[in-house]
Amino acid sequence: MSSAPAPNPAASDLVRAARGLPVSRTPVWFMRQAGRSLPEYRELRAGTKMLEACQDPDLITEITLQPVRRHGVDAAIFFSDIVLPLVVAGVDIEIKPGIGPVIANPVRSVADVDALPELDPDALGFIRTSVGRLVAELGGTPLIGFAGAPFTLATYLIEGGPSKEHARTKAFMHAEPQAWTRLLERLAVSSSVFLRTQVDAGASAVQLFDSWAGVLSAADYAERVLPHSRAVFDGLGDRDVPRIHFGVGTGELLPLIGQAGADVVGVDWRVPLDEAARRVGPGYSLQGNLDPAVLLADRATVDREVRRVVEQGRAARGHIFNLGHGVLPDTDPDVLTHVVELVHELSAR
Ligand code: 1CP
Repeated sequence: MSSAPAPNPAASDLVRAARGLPVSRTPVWFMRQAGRSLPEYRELRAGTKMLEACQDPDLITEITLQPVRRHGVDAAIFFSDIVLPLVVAGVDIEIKPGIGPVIANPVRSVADVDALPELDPDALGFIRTSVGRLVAELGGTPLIGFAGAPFTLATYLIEGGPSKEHARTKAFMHAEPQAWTRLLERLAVSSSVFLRTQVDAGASAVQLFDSWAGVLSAADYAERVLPHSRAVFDGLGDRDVPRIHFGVGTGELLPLIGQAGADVVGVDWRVPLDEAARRVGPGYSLQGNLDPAVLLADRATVDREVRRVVEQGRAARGHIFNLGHGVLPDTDPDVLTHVVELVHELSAR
């Protein structure tokens, strides 16, 4: 009796596209695919605080699987948050509904940096449990593990919460260069531990979110931020999983952003993928870059824009279709399912 080989996420289109290998069709997933656009998510989350949900293996597993079941996306992204490793270490953070992470005691001095608690890897048992369950459930569909890049995490710690200009962060970076370096080094260690934990438990790819890096000049990014993002990826050692590196508004940083050790550069909607491929240079795949706002438009517009992104993505050595940033909460989930089908149809080899 012959049996089919077990489905292997390491041979999935997502992992292959990330490495620039031929695929059966363009893989697609959505940043923030788990979350408020899904009624089943809102129902499950009702009455549970975000950071409690992020530490409950039953909720983590179910919320991570919901968009995979509903949309047929080519990857799951682990349900958690970039601030979770800090929370587990003991930093006083709350995720406020409709706002985001809010820090009780913002970091404003060298002493504040030194007072930050360290993350004990042994405290991440619930991550290992959740990833193990997910990998068993997902079969051939890869699970993407993720972490926040040191700069983006630093913006929350220094500002005390979400901000637009990140002015305090940039002022601290320039005025307190030693404290800045120490802070980013410490954040790199904690993000690295968080990523390693997910990979060692079975995640098939990782994404480092440097969401707000686009507020920096290329010179400041190269000198004061990039080395710390590189340290996070370096912390993965020789673990053989593709590495995705993403930020918003990074048009000017695209030639640099892969240099942190990425296989895939995530691109927001501002730079077309053929131009992005030119800017990042050879040796990288691209992920992106449909404007999430387009999903709120009529179907003909959605289809036209999806076609454009798929077409322009052919300029890269490999393309993972995604949005240029996260799914907006008002998005009709049926439109997301439609986009998955359309990308697959347009790219079937
Ligand atoms: O499907 C998924 O992507 C879910 C997993 C996930 C991820 C990858 C969540 C759940 N958060 C994140 C990463 C994350 N968290 C990033 C990087 C991605 C991005 O740029 O969007 C950032 C910047 C955060 C910080 C954060 N957490 C924000 C943004 C605040 C700001 O500065 O504008 C918010 C709103 C949160 C809360 C959060 N995280 C995740 C969810 C589903 C929510 C909303 C929870 C709620 O409303 O109760």
